Amino acid sequence: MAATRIAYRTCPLCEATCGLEIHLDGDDITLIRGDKDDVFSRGFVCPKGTALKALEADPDRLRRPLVRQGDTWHEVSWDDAFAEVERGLQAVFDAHGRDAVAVYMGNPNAHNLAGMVYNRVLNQGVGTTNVFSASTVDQMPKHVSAGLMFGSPISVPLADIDRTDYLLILGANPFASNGSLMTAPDMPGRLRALRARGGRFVVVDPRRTKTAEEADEHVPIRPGTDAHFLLALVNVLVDEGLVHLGHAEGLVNGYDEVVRLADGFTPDAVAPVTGVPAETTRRIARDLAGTERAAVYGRIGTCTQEFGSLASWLVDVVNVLAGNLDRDGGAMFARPAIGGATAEDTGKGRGFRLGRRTSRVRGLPEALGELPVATLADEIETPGDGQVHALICLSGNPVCSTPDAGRLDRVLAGLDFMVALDIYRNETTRHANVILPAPRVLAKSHYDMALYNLAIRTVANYSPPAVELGPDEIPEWEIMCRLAAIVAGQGSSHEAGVAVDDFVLSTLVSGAVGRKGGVVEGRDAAELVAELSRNGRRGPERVLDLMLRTGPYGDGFGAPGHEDGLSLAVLEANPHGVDLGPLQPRLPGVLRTPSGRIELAPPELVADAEARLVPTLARPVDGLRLIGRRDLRSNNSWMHNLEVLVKGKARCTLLVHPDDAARLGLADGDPARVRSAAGEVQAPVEVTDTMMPGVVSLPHGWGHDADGAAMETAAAHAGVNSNVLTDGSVLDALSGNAILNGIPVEVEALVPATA
Ligand SMILES: Nc1nc2c(c(=O)[nH]1)N[C@H]1C(S)=C(S)[C@@H](COP(=O)(O)OP(=O)(O)OC[C@H]3O[C@@H](n4cnc5c(=O)[nH]c(N)nc54)[C@H](O)[C@@H]3O)O[C@H]1N2
Ligand SMILES: Nc1nc2c(c(=O)[nH]1)N[C@H]1C(S)=C(S)[C@@H](COP(=O)(O)OP(=O)(O)OC[C@H]3O[C@@H](n4cnc5c(=O)[nH]c(N)nc54)[C@H](O)[C@@H]3O)O[C@H]1N2
Ligand code: SF4
Ligand SMILES: [Mo]
Repeated sequence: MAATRIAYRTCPLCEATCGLEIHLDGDDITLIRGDKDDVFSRGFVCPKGTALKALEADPDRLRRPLVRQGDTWHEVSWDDAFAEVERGLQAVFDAHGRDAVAVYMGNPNAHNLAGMVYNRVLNQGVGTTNVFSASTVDQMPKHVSAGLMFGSPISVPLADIDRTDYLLILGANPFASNGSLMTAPDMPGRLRALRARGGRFVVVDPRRTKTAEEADEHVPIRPGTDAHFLLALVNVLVDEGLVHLGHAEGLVNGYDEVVRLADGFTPDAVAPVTGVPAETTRRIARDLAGTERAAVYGRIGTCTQEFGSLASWLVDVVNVLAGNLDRDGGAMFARPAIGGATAEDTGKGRGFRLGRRTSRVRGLPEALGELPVATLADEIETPGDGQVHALICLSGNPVCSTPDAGRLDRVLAGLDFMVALDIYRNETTRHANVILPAPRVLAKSHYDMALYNLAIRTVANYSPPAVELGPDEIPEWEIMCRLAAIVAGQGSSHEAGVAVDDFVLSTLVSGAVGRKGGVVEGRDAAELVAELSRNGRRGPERVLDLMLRTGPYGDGFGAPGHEDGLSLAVLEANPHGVDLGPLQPRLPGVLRTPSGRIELAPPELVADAEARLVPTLARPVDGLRLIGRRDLRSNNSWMHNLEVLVKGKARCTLLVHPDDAARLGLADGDPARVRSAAGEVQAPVEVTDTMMPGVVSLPHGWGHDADGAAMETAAAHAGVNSNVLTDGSVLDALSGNAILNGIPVEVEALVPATA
């Protein structure tokens, strides 16, 4: 028998960053289980983590570059694939200019070291205004509210779940999602521990989710009305004299404006809109203020809705007013090991600006350098100067994931050229001319550059590749760098990619040695580059090493007093990760507002509230509203090709409350037609009293019956694409984020109910 070896690595699939213990026989996985020595996850693992074994074995996972001619696909060499990309993109640049090429970056980029390091240089090389990502179907409202309040869009306050005694959760289901904008492996265990130490958690959600079932209290709320509810909490805190600012005392601008705005939002006034009884609202406000360590946490349900930026803002307004910002057990700011924009305690900055440019067709504002992905189809379809004719799609499946998906699917078919970096030929990538396959997960290295910004402890964990690249694989950094070389007009060769990699590193090193007061200020850049490149190292590891060593816990390349600090070598010596402890208070140093204070009432948010929210206090509640949901065994749109995850009862069902089912003549298991302003789908009904009356739920990420996709197992469990129903014509105004929850729909039985 061949000897088994064990590799430890961080699971790259969701935000929880669990440590996996992977048993290998040669390059084949024999077993995956949770790494009980992982400093953060302590052995926790979910079914998706262990399904990496099935993912690696999936025969539909792409192994070689594909080029499409008409409807037929050919496997080609890497050099031929890149040459084809160069021809296709250059033709569009020549004929229509830089803006004619759009870029879309999907969710896995946030879990991908190469994506985190090289996306920026690729986008800069394209030089297009048409940059889109999954952020505008996800967390953009939170970046916007954090940016406006605290000065940096990455300053997202994190609920200190391990030390809190009262957690108010709105629009999140961590028992299924394992947490988001809150990196904390084993959310179920952490929430149960909260209760075991005598704390409480309350879930505000239109559906009685697994998380709500485990909670001390479930508060059903009408979709899209969290901002109303949160303003009512503010109203009670003010009215009952419960406001105390804690660590934020003396650091807050705009208090009076928030009080004025909340004035009309009494618990009684909002109750008919939210469906939350006034007494419940009052009690929650009192509990938040009366528990010493309490926190409010909002996620997808509060972001991807009509008032996403307002709800995201008000979550933190309540955190401030109840005295919970920046204290242990409250809502705290991270200081991750790789540093970043708020690593130093400067306490002031240029602040955050939105809408520095607008989209061509609809004039929608930019945020974080991106345009709303909901308008990608407009930019492709609408003729004129600046029309999009080509797409670079990096680890994304917008046909399943973004609003008005039926239309996007149609317009992608009309592009002059598309290249996708992906592991499947799926609903989106089937429209590509060239698909470049990322290597298998185990052949990649890993470090969660993005997610440790959002982690509830300061943790650093690096996973080297566990297996060698296969003969047909090239590293993902090389794929990205060769794409970057192509768009910069430097050719498509391996050498051109290497030159991009060297350029990225030397630019970052120059920045580090030039930074006033930085730990390597004035050092010789060439010497540092040489040090980072020893043993022939290149790719994202060099950049990661640089960031760790010049970060807040780094070794400063041997700078006096930092000798024991972090470097990649230290992480390599600690395969279960390095734990740097719980979050620490960071006010006022973390602030980057020009005033050096917390802007409790940013004018943009107040204006949005006045223009859009206040009028809805008088809006009648009518009709059915559609919301989404997540399942523990799904990962957005792309893990449905693994039998171990999709087997069993069909999951793409329409959940309907028994009262609504009776009224509409819907019976359990029967098909129903769901219609919205954007489109219609048919799905089987599941009657359940976990739904709030008047609200129905369909999960996203399904609809795997597209011609030309090559995912056999997914096709056998196709389901329907819920984003055919979501409407790209209405957005959260400030952030440009899509509204994916609270969609007005009509539901109709397709067969008459028998009972
Ligand atoms: N209605 C509705 N829509 C939603 C949501 C919702 O709640 N409701 N949620 C939204 C959210 S939060 C998000 S983040 C978006 C996600 O939106 P997307 O990122 O566009 O969609 P994903 O399904 O995550 O697609 C990921 C793609 O990356 C590919 N991939 C997987 N692993 C790798 C890899 O290692 N390398 C490469 N190169 N590619 C890889 C997959 O094959 C797939 O094509 O969806 C959004 N859409
Ligand atoms: N298993 C699994 N895990 C995942 C993913 C996955 O697809 N599957 N996706 C990953 C990604 S990309 C993300 S962004 C995270 C998301 O992580 P979560 O935010 O925890 O995602 P959901 O489970 O969709 O929970 C959103 C909840 O909001 C509720 N909701 C809908 N509308 C409203 C509303 O208007 N108000 C309120 N208060 N609630 C509302 C829904 O009923 C739902 O229970 O999960 C990540 N983890
Ligand atoms: S919870 Fe997330 S990170 Fe942990 S094993 Fe599951 S998919 Fe992987
Ligand atoms: Mo997401």
